[in-house]
Amino acid sequence: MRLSRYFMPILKENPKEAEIVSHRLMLRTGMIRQQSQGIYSWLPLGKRVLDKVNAIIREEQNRAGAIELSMPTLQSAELWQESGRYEDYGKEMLRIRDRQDRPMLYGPTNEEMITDIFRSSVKSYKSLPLNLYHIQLKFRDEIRPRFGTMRSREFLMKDAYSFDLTQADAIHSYNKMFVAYLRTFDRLGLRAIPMRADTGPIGGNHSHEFIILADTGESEVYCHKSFVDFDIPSADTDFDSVDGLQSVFDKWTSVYAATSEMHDEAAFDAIGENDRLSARGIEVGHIFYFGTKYSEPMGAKVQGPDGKEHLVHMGSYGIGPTRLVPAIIEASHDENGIIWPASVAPFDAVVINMKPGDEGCDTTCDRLYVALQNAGKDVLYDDTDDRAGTKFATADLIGVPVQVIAGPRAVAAGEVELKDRKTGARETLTIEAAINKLTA
Ligand code: 5CA
Repeated sequence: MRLSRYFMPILKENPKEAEIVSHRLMLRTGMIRQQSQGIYSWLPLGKRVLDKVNAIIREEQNRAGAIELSMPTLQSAELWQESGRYEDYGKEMLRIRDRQDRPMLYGPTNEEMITDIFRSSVKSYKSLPLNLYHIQLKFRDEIRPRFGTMRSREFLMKDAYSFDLTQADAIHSYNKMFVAYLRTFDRLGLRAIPMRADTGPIGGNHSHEFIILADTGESEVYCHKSFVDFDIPSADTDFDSVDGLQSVFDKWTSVYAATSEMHDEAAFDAIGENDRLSARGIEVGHIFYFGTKYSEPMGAKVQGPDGKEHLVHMGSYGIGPTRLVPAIIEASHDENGIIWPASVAPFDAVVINMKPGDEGCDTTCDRLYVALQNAGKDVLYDDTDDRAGTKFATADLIGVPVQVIAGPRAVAAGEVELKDRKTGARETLTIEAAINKLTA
């Protein structure tokens, strides 16, 4: 992408309304724009990051056996009257009427709709286990939308829903998502800690929130420090192994971790002072097992091996991609801007032409740009007429992992400079060697 032809509306000043660093940086880099309170557009730079986050979430959901579909944002109130949640949900739910005056709503979550899809076509235990997910916009009319897309009213959610014949099978499905979440957050460059959690309006009795530690987090959390050293399950994890997944779950829940709602002061105090951590955190995922809470009122049953009808046991599993993007920034930035983990960086590299119009610089940059693109890399080419200082500041601000700097003197000697955004380390390489290194 040539920067001169891109749409990346960088702000020179720090926006006053932004209280936390991620919100400030997302506005400054032109990743997002607020359209009305708690409702955002994702501009091209932000959209790139969001797509990469979603791609990782999707890969890990698929690996764990979940199957993607797509459900609408608007739902009929009837389904929610069946489950009894239409009245319970209160003011957070945006209620709408269509031209026939039928009550509709903008979905804050999809337990009812997925249960309806399930009951209409699944009749036998032989179709189980089943886990269906989508990545779709939700709306919750939050009392206090704030911190940009960290807590917005319209937001993206990956929500998965599992269906099983028995409670034991449902716990295995729960563990699959538990492991998928550990892998997902790790690939996003985050260390997320699963914590026993309150279930709120989703309901159920077995639930974990996945929390990223950050000073600006909205949750108060208490945990053992040993989480830092726990191993992340590998890509070749056997998701069909009941015992294997249970042992990962047991390990990750073997030491104390809880949010303030579930905090047990005595258990926390029992941990030695040097081993415990009381901090603030951001909830990036939340998983629930709630048994027959929805299958019962909505009549979602399958025929079991005994020939009898059984209510299915369900769970739901949420991740907030539009919250994860600012959470990643909270965890990875410095005074000059964002430092993207390579896995979600909007571009893999930025080629900085220090003197557009200089034949050597132009030829070298064109060559780098084409070679990197041909190798399947996402490259931003700063071919603008901005001053060198501005170009460096922009490259640092948007946090692309590698900067390839082509100045007239270096290119005359057949060389370019590579700068690592994270460490600041610089090295001078021949153009050939730079291409080899960046396409390796
Ligand atoms: N149905 C269940 C799981 S699918 C559910 O709705 N769970 S939830 O309420 O915990 O939301 C799931 C995830 O969505 C949260 O962990 C969080 O990452 C994200 N999320 C929830 N509310 C917001 C919000 N207002 N802004 C941004 N992300 C949000």
